[in-house]
Amino acid sequence: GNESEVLIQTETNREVLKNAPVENIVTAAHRVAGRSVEPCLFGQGGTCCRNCNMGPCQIIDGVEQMIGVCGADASTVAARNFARIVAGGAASHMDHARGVVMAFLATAKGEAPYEIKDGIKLRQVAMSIGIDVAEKSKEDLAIEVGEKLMAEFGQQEGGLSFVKRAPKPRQELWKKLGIGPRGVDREITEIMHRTHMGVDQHYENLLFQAARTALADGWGASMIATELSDVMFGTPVPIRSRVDIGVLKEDEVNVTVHGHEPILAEALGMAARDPEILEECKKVGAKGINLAGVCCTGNEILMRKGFPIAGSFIQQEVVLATGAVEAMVVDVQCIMQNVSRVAEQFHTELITTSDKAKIPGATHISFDEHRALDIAKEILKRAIKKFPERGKHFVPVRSMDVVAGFSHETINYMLGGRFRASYKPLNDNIINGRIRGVAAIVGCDNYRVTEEMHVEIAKELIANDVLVLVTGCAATSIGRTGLLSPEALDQAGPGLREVLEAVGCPPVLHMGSCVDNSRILIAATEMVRTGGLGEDIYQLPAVGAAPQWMSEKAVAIGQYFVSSGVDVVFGPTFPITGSKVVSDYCFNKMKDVYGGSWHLAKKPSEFVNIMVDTINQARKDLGIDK
Ligand code: NFS
Repeated sequence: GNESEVLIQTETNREVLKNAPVENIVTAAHRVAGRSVEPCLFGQGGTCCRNCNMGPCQIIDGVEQMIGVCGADASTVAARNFARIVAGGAASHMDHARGVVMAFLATAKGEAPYEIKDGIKLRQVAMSIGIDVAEKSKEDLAIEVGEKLMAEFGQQEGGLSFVKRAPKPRQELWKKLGIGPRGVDREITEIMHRTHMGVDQHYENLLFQAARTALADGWGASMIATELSDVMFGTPVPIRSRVDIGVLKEDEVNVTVHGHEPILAEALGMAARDPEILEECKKVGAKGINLAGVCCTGNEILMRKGFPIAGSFIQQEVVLATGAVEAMVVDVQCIMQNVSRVAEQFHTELITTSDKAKIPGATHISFDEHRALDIAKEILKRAIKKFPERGKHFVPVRSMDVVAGFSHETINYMLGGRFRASYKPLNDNIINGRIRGVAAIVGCDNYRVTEEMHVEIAKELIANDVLVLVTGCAATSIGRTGLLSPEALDQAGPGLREVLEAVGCPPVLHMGSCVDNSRILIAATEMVRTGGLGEDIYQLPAVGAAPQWMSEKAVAIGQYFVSSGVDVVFGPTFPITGSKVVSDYCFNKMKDVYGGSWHLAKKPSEFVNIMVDTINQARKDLGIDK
């Protein structure tokens, strides 16, 4: 394709690329347009198999003779591939969570420079997993909690502690279906085994294991990551900050921290205020360190510390194209290899920090939580050295006010009031119809779609009095347009506005990173427990969507919501559509099995219609349809 066909998302990206000090910066948008052939269709509908060396086999459903060399039909292949997608996504959250627990234990033992910040949440978490809290020091209790949760990664039998937080009928359903997760790592291994050539060849059985693995993520690993990160770094409370590339500063050393694990970012945050580092900044004429996040690392430190977010997934290369970033520090997940090439066009140093994730052309500084502060300082010193080398650059005057920090505890307190913190007011407002229901818009942004889907969907939903919860890059993209600010309340419907105005909430609540989708599970459970909206999650007037999903993690998240009883809308494509049988199962039958199913939509209006219909149907079923 030629340059004129390049569709670059977000006005900020367009402005930066137009004014960038270096010409011909190539980003993912250019690569999409520049593909000389049509994108390879292999695998698109999920019915291509390369799990053994008799193939690869491409199966077109409905063409009778098209089965694999081994005889596998489209449903087997689609279910197997889908299960592996869930495994890839869940494994990412699980390994992230493992890292959090390791840092948590090191902290509790005094071997890492973090602290156990939220002692109250520590006790709540401990009690919720059956640990006696009486007369234990914060540190001893933290060690006990950390060790118990750590053991669940390698556990072979029994259940996961946090799964027991789910509503009772839900737990019973999982038991009846035989999909209660037994251990975190075991479920991943079992998926890889069952999808090997010649093992599980029944799509439904495969999809049950995919569900079990997803549950081990949502009600296991992701929840562990969120809860222990909160205890260690502080449970989020409403906090003001800014998002978009304009948060980069002229007179400070710009360090963008990109990836997912809060451990590294928190250490950089501490080091950025260190007198020694500030002294070094002064020496090169910089006023300080401007730490800004990219992707979910950004959401982690925005939620807990109010650091600004420079960009979402589709902005990671463009952030560097400003020429104003001294260092981009990355750990794991959602890091495009091309950030290395863009960094090379400037003075920017790309620093990889996880031994699990190296990139050619990057400097590797191995991060170890035991020496977190020293390593963070070493990284910042390298960035400071780059500051005098900053050449021509362009920072757009574009950033937007946001209020973030809506943990499920915060929602409790904001909507419930300081002295009677509870979900009752929220439930009451749903029952009386001021709020029609709750919708989560989560997941990535993606070059497949050329419109700002998240924003259009969110606007339409709040106008319909639906309370919108956001996480991940969807939150950042919605934040860029101002909907995460209380001033945006005038775009909400009258009922929603009335409820939120009284407490000063924005119409869209930022609940954190993608692992923080576990907060939504907890909030949903609280709503059930509070009463008036049914006995189980599937009865809630609630729905989820990931309109621009890109990563395997998003699919794992979608599956744990579906298996928890929530209807979930994905698009514009979904990787099982090559099999009619599996499509029917995911889009219809799962509703009978779980009370929620997958849905597929392409345009924002389709998303909105499905989401609003789902909420209205739930209201009808609850008998609160007025
Ligand atoms: Ni979620 Fe977050 Fe963004 Fe998508 Fe990637 S950063 S973990 S996967 S792209 S939302």
